[in-house]
Amino acid sequence: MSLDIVLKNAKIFTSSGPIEGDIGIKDGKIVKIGDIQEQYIKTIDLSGKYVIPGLIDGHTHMEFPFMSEITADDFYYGTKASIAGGVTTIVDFVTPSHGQDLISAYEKWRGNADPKVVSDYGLHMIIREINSNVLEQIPSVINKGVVSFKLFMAYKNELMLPDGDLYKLIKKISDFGGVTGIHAENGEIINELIQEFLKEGKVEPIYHYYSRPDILEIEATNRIASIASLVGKDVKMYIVHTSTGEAVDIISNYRKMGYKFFNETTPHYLTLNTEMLKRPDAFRYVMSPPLRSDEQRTKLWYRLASGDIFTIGSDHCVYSDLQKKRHMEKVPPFNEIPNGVPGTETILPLLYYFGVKKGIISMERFIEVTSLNPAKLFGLYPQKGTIMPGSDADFAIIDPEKKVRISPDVLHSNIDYTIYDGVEVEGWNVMTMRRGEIVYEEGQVIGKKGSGKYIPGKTPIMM
Ligand code: DUC
Ligand code: ZN
Ligand code: ZN
Ligand code: ZN
Repeated sequence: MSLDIVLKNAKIFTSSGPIEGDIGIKDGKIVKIGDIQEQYIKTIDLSGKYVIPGLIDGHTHMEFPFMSEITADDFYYGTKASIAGGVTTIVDFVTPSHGQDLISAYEKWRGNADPKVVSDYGLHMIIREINSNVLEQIPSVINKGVVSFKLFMAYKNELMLPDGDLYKLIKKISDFGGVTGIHAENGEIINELIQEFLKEGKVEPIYHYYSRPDILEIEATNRIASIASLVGKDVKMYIVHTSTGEAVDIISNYRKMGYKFFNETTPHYLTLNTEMLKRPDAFRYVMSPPLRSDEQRTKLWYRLASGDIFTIGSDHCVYSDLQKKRHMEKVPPFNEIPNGVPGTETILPLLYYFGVKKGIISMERFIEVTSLNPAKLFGLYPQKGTIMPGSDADFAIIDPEKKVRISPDVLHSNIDYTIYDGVEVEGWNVMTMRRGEIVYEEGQVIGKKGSGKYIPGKTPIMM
């Protein structure tokens, strides 16, 4: 057998430790790891570099219609940013409009994504209401490879579901082997707090934080864990973008009792704090749940290191300054600022530098939460999320010594700011390979628009 490409002299890292040797690639797949004697067409010398599995960003919102705006990153810009950040697969949220059936929403998302994606991608399904035949459609959605769902306990009048509907949906999704993702914040109380602040004329971005206190995430996490536990031990559930240590602990305790409940967090909760909501450009930092205290940040790092946090997703949900300001001169009241921040391109450098280089998490844990675990959770494993023969040749190649000062100039999103402006990191993705093809090198995304593929999810694996 003659190989297409051999990656030579790199340090290869996997979730179970480093491996010695070269990687042989044929037809986009890894065929051999070790001492390679076979003939090959091309060799790439990666001395001094680290090869890790391509990241899986299991939480993006490209072309997302939300809070009267559609996110600025479409599937082309958004996945260009992913690819530049070493993310070879995203899992994006199909968002049906009011009254739309789930299958036509799925088809719309495929139609949006297929001609534009540079990375590979999978899909989750948001369910915002139980209209006529949503419950009956769940098995067909799963048959399309959409095996994970997202339900909201917040965003009253937009996405929030009452407890009865949450119960019914978790039960149905679970009957068909799907995973339920939950946005856990108490939307009723948030709505009350927002009205109280607005009445008092308190409209600045910092009131976004005061209207969504830690306890409302903790309460909602407790409530949904209780509801899901009632459905039974087969329920597979994960709490998305967890921002408090206490919410992680609730879920870990259920896991100790045998439940398949997990947490995701995002790099922004690990690296930024509430002070950002006092800056002149505070409107850029409005996302939900809100940025929290340094005490919570520290709690999250500890729980990431211990394995209590299962995955990292970016919640990439980008709005331009104009959109954040709702096309007005002045910053609108905090509750009218579209919620969301960029993030898919900076998962790797932030987690590698502030986590691995600073000695807080191991390289193995970094890989586990950024590729192996999301692949398992979203039914993409072993095609994705690991370096072994038979898997797709998806790699992020890190120069561990490369120093970069983060600015919009080094990033690829369709906006002209970053929430990490001026942050200095050491360790940067310098090459991305997707199914054996170099799609990013020397700061340039060279992967073609539409060259990414839809990867249908299979049965989720949760230990
Ligand atoms: N939170 C955000 O900040 N943006 C998108 C949706 C969400 O839950
Ligand atoms: Zn509706
Ligand atoms: Zn959410
Ligand atoms: Zn989200």
